Amino acid sequence: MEQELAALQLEAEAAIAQITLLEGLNELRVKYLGKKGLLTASLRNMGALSAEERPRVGQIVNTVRDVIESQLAAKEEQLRLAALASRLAQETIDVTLPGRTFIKGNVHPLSQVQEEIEQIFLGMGFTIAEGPEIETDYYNFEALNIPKDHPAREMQDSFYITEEILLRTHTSPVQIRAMEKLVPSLPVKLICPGKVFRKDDDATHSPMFHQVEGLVVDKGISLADLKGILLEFARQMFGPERQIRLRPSFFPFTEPSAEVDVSCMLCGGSGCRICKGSGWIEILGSGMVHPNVLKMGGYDSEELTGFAFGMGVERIAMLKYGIDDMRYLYDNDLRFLKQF
Ligand code: 2NM
Repeated sequence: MEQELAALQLEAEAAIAQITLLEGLNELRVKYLGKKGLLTASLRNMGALSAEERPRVGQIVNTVRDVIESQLAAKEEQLRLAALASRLAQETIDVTLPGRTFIKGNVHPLSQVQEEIEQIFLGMGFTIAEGPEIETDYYNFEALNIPKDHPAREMQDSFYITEEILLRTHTSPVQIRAMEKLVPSLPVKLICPGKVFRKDDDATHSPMFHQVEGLVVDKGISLADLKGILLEFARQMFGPERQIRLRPSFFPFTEPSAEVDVSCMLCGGSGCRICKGSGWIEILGSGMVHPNVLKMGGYDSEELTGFAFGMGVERIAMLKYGIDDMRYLYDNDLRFLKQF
């Protein structure tokens, strides 16, 4: 048996010495050391030995295994180094080849504009409030002084989930929620950016669009504060030369209410294609918060006043970049998106 083992060792050593490819090494490992390998087989034959012989032969088996293992490892190292050396000898690197182009994405123009609006108001001391896109009839309409017979409350104009639950049609419900949380602290001075949903779909309306609404409540807030804040916004957004004007309007949640126009950023106010000759472009709606709305938010409508405003992010983006069809903003065509 000892001779058998010595012969096995010599045979294995010779086989390992002849190998020239890494792949062949594994076959040898299986052949000699594997579960069904030759060395394992001789280990099984030890049952035939006497009790005195067994430990000594066992030790020889272990030694033979160690020798084969270390020769396999040495051969493997040798072959790896040889393979690396031959690759290094062959391979040349052409440092004049152009690099692999890395396709870089960019922030969507709507997100860019929304962030820009946010930054302008953050700079004037506003904070940002967020809230659910799925709202109750109470927060979306009732608390905003919107009467039961208002067209937006019709089933065909808003996305209802049940009679009481719908996709918010504006971000104002967030402002009611914010007032409920903040009351009685002052001032309330926040903007609510986010998605809103209306059953509308054509070149100038999308069933989902983005709004930024603002709300300021404090003692002594007046229409002059509203005008000053919105003039500063218009100038930061559309240029330091801009003027604004307020035109009377109506919203259920503000009284009085006003549409805000900005002097045309293309012609400076002399009249052109963009402003349809008027020199002015409508950018947002606004007004003094209706006392009923202040009350719904928990604030004292006898002591306090506030102003609020709301703008469409899509509209601001289209004016800022001269985009003539809102659908470009949703088509995800890279030829369009890469320009921003
Ligand atoms: C607009 C126009 C006018 C508005 C009102 C409120 C709230 F919650 F304070 F009552 N938030 N936003 C508002 C006012 C929105 O969007 C055209």
